[in-house]
Amino acid sequence: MSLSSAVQSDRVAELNESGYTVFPGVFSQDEIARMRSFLEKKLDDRTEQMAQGNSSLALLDIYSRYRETRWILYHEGMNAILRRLLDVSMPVNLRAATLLHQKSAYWHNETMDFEDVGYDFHRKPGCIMLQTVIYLQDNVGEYGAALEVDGGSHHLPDPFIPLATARDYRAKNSRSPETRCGDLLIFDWRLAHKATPGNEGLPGVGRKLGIFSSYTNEVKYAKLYHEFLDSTDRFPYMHGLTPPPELIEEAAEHSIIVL
Ligand SMILES: O=C(O)CCC(=O)C(=O)O
Ligand SMILES: [Fe+2]
Repeated sequence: MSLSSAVQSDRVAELNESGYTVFPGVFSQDEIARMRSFLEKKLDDRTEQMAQGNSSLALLDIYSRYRETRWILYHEGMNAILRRLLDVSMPVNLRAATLLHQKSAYWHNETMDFEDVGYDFHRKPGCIMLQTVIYLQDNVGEYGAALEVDGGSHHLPDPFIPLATARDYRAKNSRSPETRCGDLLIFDWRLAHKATPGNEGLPGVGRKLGIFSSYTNEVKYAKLYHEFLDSTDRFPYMHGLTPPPELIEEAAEHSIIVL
């Protein structure tokens, strides 16, 4: 689906002001069904669950590990949006796209761990770091969302530092953006957010699954982030994840930089 440029400008404004936005209907229902059926099988596969960073709740680094998922990374509807938001012709994909089933049900942002050890590039003008989320079920009804966000919190000094205080966070502007199958949720890495429970008890609603992937506008920011990952012992499962050369090449043909 192509969105009119006026609607796109509203989304850009919402992302800047509130720190998140939802692009409706980026993926077809058929595409969402393909993602779910392939990834659920892998998630339930005991051998897959043993791989570095994987469990019965998460599959790490899916584009490197499962070539059957790479079409998602190359999806033109999503990538047109990313080019627009990042204002570059080749968005930079960060290590490592992950399928998640219920995680991080506490307030956090994606920058606190590296800000805590002294990195500040993500607070400087010019740097954009975005999380994309493709939820594989409608999230409406009782909980009304897949994610809860504290709107506008990305503009404030990091409230989670020192990290020991993170669990005491009280959101000031908590909202639950409604997402339906096929929508693309995008939020700023600095935004305070947490997962909401799934609605899987309801008829017709599957287990709560979301594909999380991250992008930045310049290679130098990705390199700084990867340098942090390789140097910290907080996320040992993120060490040494190197995309296969054919993924790097194929992604480049689709105007996506993978490193
Ligand atoms: O599982 C979710 O919906 C949120 C996960 C999340 O925010 C994270 O892993 O950083
Ligand atoms: Fe997060």
